[in-house]
Amino acid sequence: MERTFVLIKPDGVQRGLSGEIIKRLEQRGLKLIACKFLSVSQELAEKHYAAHVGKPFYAGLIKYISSAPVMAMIWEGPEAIAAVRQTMGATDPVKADPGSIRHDYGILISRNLTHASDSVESASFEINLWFTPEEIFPWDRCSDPWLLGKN
Ligand code: 3AN
Repeated sequence: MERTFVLIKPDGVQRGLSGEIIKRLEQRGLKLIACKFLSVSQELAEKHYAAHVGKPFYAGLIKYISSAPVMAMIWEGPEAIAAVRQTMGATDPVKADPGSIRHDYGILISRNLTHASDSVESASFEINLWFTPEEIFPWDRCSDPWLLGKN
């Protein structure tokens, strides 16, 4: 089973879309195993976006992500990394498929509502950056056989 890190960014929280975003991931069959609401420090923002240092949008990205509280989560499921990114849609909302969160609720790349890990390596790095092991709660879900059963 794969784990992935998901962030509802300040615009998603401020626009009251946290519930909608969580609902879509739950309905997909993904399982929430960690969740916290927090303000992002400059230090955490810089570590999270280290791969973007030097890009023209970097300073604005750091300011945006630390401008208001975010919801940080870990979701688990088969191919969770790909499944979550598919549900989020392309980085640029105008290029995102209809039905995806960024298509349905976004219009600008600089306010694209969510972040989701893009590889096994980044998921592992981001989960360790944002959560301690004590904050992660794997659990048995009564609907697991109906969502995840194999024939
Ligand atoms: P994703 O979040 O879909 O993996 P990345 O990792 O390429 O996308 O970009 C990280 C974040 O940087 C995006 N979520 C977006 O908020 C911001 N970003 C990326 N490209 C641009 C851009 N050209 N202008 C403004 N912000 C950008």
